[in-house]
Amino acid sequence: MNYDTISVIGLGYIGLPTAAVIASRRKQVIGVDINQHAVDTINRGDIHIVEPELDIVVHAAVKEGYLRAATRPEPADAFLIAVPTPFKAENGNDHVPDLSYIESASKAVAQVLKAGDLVILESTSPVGATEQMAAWMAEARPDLTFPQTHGEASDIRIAHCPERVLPGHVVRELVENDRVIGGMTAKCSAAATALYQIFVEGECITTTARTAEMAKLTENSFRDVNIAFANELSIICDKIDISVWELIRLANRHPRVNILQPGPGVGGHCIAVDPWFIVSETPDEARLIRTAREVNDGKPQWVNEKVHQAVGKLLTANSNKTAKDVSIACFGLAFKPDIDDLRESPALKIVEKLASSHPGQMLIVEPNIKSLPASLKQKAELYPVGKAIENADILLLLVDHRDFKGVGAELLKEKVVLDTRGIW
Ligand code: SAJ
Repeated sequence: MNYDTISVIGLGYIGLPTAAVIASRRKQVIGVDINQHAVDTINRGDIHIVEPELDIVVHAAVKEGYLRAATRPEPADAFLIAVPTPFKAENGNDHVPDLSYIESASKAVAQVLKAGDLVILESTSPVGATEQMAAWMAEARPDLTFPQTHGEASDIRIAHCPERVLPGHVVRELVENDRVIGGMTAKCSAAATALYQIFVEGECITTTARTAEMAKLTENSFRDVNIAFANELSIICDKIDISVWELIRLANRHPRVNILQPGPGVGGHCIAVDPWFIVSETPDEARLIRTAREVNDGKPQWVNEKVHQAVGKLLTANSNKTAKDVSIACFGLAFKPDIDDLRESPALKIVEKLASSHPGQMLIVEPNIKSLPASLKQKAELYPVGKAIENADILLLLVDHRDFKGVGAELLKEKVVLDTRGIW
C-alpha cells in the first residue's frame, strides 16, 4: 500500500502533532481545519497550541514543503480524522456523546474520496461510531462501495485507531506507543497498519473497530476509577485524621498494590469525558464507572468546603477579623502539572468558585500563564510564588507544578496550608 499524500482532519492537540510527525517522514501531508487562524498559523510554520517540541517539528515540516494546511478537504490517499467528541445533554441525560464534528468531517471528506482510499477515525468515540461514520460516507457517495456492504471488496477501507498519547509528551508517545488498529475488515486493518508503520515504532495490534473503540474508553475509565479510589481515600482519611499521603506510600509497599494520587479532581478533555461514553451506552451495567466519575467530579466542591472551614477557623482564632481580612493564595490553575492547559481544570473551577464567594483578597500563582482568564480578572491577581506565600493567610495548593515543589517548610510555618497534592 502506497500513501503518497495523507490528510489529517482536525489540527488540534492530536491532529497537528500527527500531521507533523508523518510529514517529518517525508510524506506529503495536508492538514485540514475549519479554524482559519489555525490554518494561517501553521502555514507560517508556527503553532497555535502548547506542546513541547511540536513547534520545531511543525516548523521544519512546513519549511521543507511536506506539510501545509487548508480549510477544506482535498484529495489524498489516506485520511485521518482527529476532531473533538465532546458530550451533550439529550432527553434528561447530560452526558450523551456528541458526534456532530465527526459527522461534518466525514461528510466533507466523502466529497473528495476515490476508490482505494483509506479513512481512519482517531477521535475517541463511543462504540459504533466508526460504523456510523462509514454510513454517513456511504450516504454521501453512492458511487463508491464501503466495507459495511461490500466487505473486503469495498472501494474504501475504514478503521478506528484511537490516539493514546499523553499531553506534554505527545511528540515522543506518537512514535513510541503501541497502536490498537480496528479495521472494519481484515483488509482495512492491514491498510491502516501500513499507514501507521510510516511513523510508529511501537507495535501495531489489530482488532475490530468496535473493540478498538472500547479499548480506548476502557483505558481512560481504568485511570478514572483508580484516581477516584485515591480521591475517596483522601476524603475518608481527612475525616478520621490520617495522612492519606503516608497511607498510600505504605500501602504501595505491597507488591500487588499501586494506588494513584488524590488531587482536587480530575481534569482535561479525556479522562473526565470518555468514561461517560460507556455509561451513556450501558447505564445499568456501568455502575462502578459512573460512581468513579461522580466521586472525581465531587472533589472540587469538597475542596471548596475545606477552604471555607479554614477561613471559619481563622476567624474563630482572631475575633477582631472578618472574612474580608483573610487573604487566600491559590497555587496552580492548570489541569495537571507543568502545562498551561486550563480546559476542564478542577483547580480553575475551585478558584472561580472561591473568587465569587470569598470577600477577601485572592492571590493566584500560575507560572505557566501570562495573564488570568477573563473569569478571574476582576476578582484576583497573578502573583509570583514567594510573594503569594508572604502575603496570604491561607495557602491552597492545587497543582503540583515543579515551581511549587521546591518551597521549603520554613516558609510555610506560619501559614494555614491546604495541600490537595501532598507536596507540602
Ligand atoms: N490525576 C490525579 N491523580 C493521578 C493521576 C492523574 O488526580 O494519580 C489527574 C490529573 O491531575 C489530571 C487528570 O487526572 O487532572 C488527568 O491527567 P492524566 O495525566 O492522568 O491524563 P490525561 O488526561 O492528560 O491523558 C489521558 C491519558 N490516558 C491514560 O493515561 C489512560 C493519555 O494516554 C490519553 O491519550 C489521553 O488521556 C487521551 O487523549 O485520551
